[in-house]
Amino acid sequence: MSSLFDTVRVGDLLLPNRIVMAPLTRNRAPDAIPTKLMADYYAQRATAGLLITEATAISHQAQGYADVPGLYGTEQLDGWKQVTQAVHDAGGQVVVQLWHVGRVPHHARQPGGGPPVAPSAIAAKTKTVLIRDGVPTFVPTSEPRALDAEELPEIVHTYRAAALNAVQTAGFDGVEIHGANGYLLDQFLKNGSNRRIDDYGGSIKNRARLLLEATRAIVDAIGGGRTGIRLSPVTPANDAFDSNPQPLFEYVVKHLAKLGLAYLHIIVGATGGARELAERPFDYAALKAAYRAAGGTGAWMVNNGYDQASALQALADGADLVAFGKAYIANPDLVTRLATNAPLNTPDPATFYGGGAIGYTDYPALQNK
Ligand code: 8OZ
Repeated sequence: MSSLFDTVRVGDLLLPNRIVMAPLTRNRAPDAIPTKLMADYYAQRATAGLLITEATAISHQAQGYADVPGLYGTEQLDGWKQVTQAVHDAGGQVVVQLWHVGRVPHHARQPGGGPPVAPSAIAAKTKTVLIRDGVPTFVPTSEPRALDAEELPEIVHTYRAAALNAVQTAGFDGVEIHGANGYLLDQFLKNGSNRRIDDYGGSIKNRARLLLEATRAIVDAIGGGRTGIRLSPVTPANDAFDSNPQPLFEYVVKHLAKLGLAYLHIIVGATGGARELAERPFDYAALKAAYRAAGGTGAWMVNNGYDQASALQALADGADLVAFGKAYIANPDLVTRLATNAPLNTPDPATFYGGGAIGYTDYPALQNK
């Protein structure tokens, strides 16, 4: 039987255990530049089998929120170098989550203050964060404009360039494509946000096209063995909705199966909420079976509020990896705590987004207590 503490091969990487630090937005990168404090934070968590960074914008247009990091300029790449170096020095491995928020930003965060971009000109019924007078403030997202089909190759190219920069320049062990939570790629997938009538809208094949093109471009650039992808078939996050997600996501994973990805990272249910949603049923076992039947060999990672017991159950049900989010905010030594059945520190939501070391690098590890 699998335990959380097996060594496991994930694409090109050999992980010391099945415990993954989930991507966690923390808004501590002014000007999108990763800091020494962020290096400390990630290095503290380096005993995870794999660290996935917080979502990281692949371009200025891809930015949605205050003080989230980027991956597009020299300063950002240099900032990340100190993070990857610190994680490697501490014996860990880290991939960066590649992010384009699409329709989620306020226009004040966009290049030239223009509208955010989206598959269709439909505003997301959600909020984003601006810093006003130094205070993070939730504001409605702005009305987006629909991307022209001619703009899409540039976006695909930007994903590819970011992946190359991540691995070749910033020193990451790989990348995770953010295909979840109602951001750009998920907006294209789902018919609640995609009403296009060109090759990128309408049929499942068309709605999946941008995600698959971006993934192929990244795999061509850095190899499938260093590439993972995160999907959230039924999350309502950021107003995501599809009227028939089962065939949509089975189509997506069947086509991902051909690309030799390191892993598929599945958010089960509502991001940060319930794993089972009566109003949005979904058969995850069928999704995994579709991926395997199409020849997919990547590790199957699950996420969303797992504890030790439910994580072990997920492994027994066939998952290969379990990603922990909130638990990793408050427990830098989560691996040791799970191994020894130690109690967990409780995260403080007041310090999740923005701020400094408090609620970030000051959660105690067991040996320091
Ligand atoms: C919380 C706040 C802002 C962004 C996601 C990147 O939901 C995020 C995110 C989470 O994937």
